[in-house]
Amino acid sequence: MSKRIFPHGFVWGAATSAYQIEGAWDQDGKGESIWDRFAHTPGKVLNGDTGDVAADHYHRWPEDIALMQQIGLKAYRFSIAWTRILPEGCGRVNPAGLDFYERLVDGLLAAGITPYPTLFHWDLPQALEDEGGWSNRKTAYAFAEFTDAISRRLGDRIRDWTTHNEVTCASLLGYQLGIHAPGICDWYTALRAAHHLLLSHGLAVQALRANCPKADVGFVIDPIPAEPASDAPQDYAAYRWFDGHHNRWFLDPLYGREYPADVVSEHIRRGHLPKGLDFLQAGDYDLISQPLDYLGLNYYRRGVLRAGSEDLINNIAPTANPPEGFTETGWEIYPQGLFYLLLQVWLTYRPRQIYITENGASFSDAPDENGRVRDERRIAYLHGHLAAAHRAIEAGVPLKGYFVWSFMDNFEWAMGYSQRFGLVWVDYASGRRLLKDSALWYRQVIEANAIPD
Ligand code: GCO
Repeated sequence: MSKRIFPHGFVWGAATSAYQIEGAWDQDGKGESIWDRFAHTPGKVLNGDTGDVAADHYHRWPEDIALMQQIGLKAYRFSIAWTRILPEGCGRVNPAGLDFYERLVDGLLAAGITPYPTLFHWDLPQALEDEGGWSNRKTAYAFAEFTDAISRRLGDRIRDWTTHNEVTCASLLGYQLGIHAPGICDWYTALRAAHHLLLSHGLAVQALRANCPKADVGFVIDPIPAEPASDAPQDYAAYRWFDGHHNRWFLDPLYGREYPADVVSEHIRRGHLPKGLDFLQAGDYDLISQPLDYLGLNYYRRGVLRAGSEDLINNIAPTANPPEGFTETGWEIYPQGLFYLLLQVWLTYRPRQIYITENGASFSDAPDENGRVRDERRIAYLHGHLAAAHRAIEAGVPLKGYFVWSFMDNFEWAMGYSQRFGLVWVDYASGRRLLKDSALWYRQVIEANAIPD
């Protein structure tokens, strides 16, 4: 059987995030987060689902590490709940929260799995939101305090740190579209939030460099590779605007450029910046663009833009039936987009190293009577995207690793438990876990350091 071999030392992993899997939302001194508040507000999440219990990973983590070992994962990407460490967002530290992540990290290391923690995966302390959340500059300094507390405790055993996951979603879905916590719908607030998220990244990089001089520090983002639906000038304008406000707005300042001038003008023209970039202070660009060790890219789909659809993050699929169909989230399956994204980001920004920090698909295949989950569509999805990643490596992209989203089924934000992305099936009523066929397939890939042709 011929196969495509990955570079020696390629990092094979899987990812999760705290609110999506942990549960124990109010235990051991944890404070309330904006996702606790949002999910507890009727009408915000499908079926009224919440992360109160989720996959109960907070209690079942030893079992979960054992499952990771069975899959043969080399690395595990997870996030740290800020409200477990600093229940009010700043000030008082909760030792029980630090202890939890210390046990988890020690467990991973003992199992030979490299921890890749992410410091912010959207669960902002509600106490900070009460003072404006990310739209308040003070939140960026609180994030540095949180980063300092956790990296002092774990910096001796963690090398790979990610500051943020998808600041684009945290700002635009949370503060502009309002479909994620905190559920605000205002462009100016969202752009302030975006700026303070980027600034907080810079402050966190400083804290990590101070506490862990040997760390590899990165940033995870989800640029959507975009293209105009036709060669009509209106579709091209829609594409430029989408690529501008969704992709370049975040990556340009991260890599030492300013906010893109065409997007600033367009935001002003649309009335999104009534006071211009009044939140931008001297020195901010330097803080935001400190050298990074890696960039993490999350990829799920491309954007095909036509006039009139450009503001709707959820309305960017091609109109025609796409050849590979859709996943159950309704997102087009388009592996080639991962190749384009890797090439485009690498050629434009030249990150030193890149990881695919998330890629995966929602398919709800359930266990049969023998407890087997035959999720062939997920296997095909992963295979197609890994083949695209492999082509990018051959083209010269410094791709260091790949993390499946997700290690296990979990709470899919506003879609609640209606979507299953896991390699591991979770029965939410009992907490029981089962390896899906995709997990067994992934184990073979990891063992071979290769995908079959
Ligand atoms: C994301 C996320 C995950 C989602 C996944 C599927 O960053 O959007 O990191 O939390 O569950 O992307 O939508």
